[in-house]
Amino acid sequence: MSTRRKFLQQSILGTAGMVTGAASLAAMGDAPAAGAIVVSTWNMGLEANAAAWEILGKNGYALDAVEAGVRVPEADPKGNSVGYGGLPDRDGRVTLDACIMDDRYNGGSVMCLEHIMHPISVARLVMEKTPHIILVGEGAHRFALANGFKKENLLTPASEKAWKEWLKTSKYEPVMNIENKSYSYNKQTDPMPGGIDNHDTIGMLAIDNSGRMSGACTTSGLAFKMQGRVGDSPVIGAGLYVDPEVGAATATGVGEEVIRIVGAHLIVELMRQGRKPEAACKEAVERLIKRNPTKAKDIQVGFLALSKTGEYGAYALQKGFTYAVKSQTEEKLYTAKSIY
Ligand code: SD4
Repeated sequence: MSTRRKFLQQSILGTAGMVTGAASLAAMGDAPAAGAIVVSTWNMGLEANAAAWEILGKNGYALDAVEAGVRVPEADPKGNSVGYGGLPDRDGRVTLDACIMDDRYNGGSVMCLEHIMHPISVARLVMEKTPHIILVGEGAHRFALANGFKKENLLTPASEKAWKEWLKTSKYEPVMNIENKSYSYNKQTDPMPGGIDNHDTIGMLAIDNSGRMSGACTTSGLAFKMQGRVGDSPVIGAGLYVDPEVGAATATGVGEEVIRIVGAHLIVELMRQGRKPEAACKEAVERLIKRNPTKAKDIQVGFLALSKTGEYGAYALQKGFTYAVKSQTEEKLYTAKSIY
């Protein structure tokens, strides 16, 4: 599964707070990375990890790294489940969810944010500039504008076309799992229900060379969701959790199921009890099945975890969940084990 260096086994809390933010990054110099690691969900994680490594590799702060990393898919119009180009809701509105956590149990989150390309950066500002943890909808939008973010149209012609296609056959009413019947879903070619493109929330977890751990998670949510629907991704504890004493976890897939078991927090607690990251992820997946075995067969959920010592692991309900790892010793895309 994974490797890690001894020195990171020192108390993460012991080093927390020594350095924060980009200003300190320059002061730290350009020494090569020794113990840093970043892991993230799906194939797009490779590119995102490379951006994160620009910071981690220069002894930068894990929080800066995860923010920079997930900004890559957020700005990519080809990815249709994150940020720009994300598939819209049933009304044709692209609504974004994101959250971020640092190495001191601080978190920031935005939910149902429209017209802002980088929800993760807004989430970070919620964490750093407000006394709150979550801002939603119009309030999040106004907060973003007040902090210099530009209002942009995030619905690309390709996403609009996909939405119009979907409208032809779909009724405007809440239908359980309708989000999983992606316009592109083809049982013959897609490895999992929902189609490969309907499941590409990016969750990223990192440890820097000072042993500080951070995480970020950002998505446009399930395609063609009801207006106002929020999944697990911006829910701290469900889509993402970082506990510097133990490790971190993130989730992708059908968010309702992840929220029901508070997936990321559950995995961190299982690691606290001694499970390895993969075993903790597997146990969380099994809990989904136990709760509703019939439903679990038809949906995808994938979990990814990183221990404070840098061990990583993942597990999914269905085949096809990939995750990317970057450290000084490896740069690789893995396919997670799955139950089905
Ligand atoms: C959600 N978990 O909104 C997200 C969707 C997702 O990969 O992960 N897609 O429920």
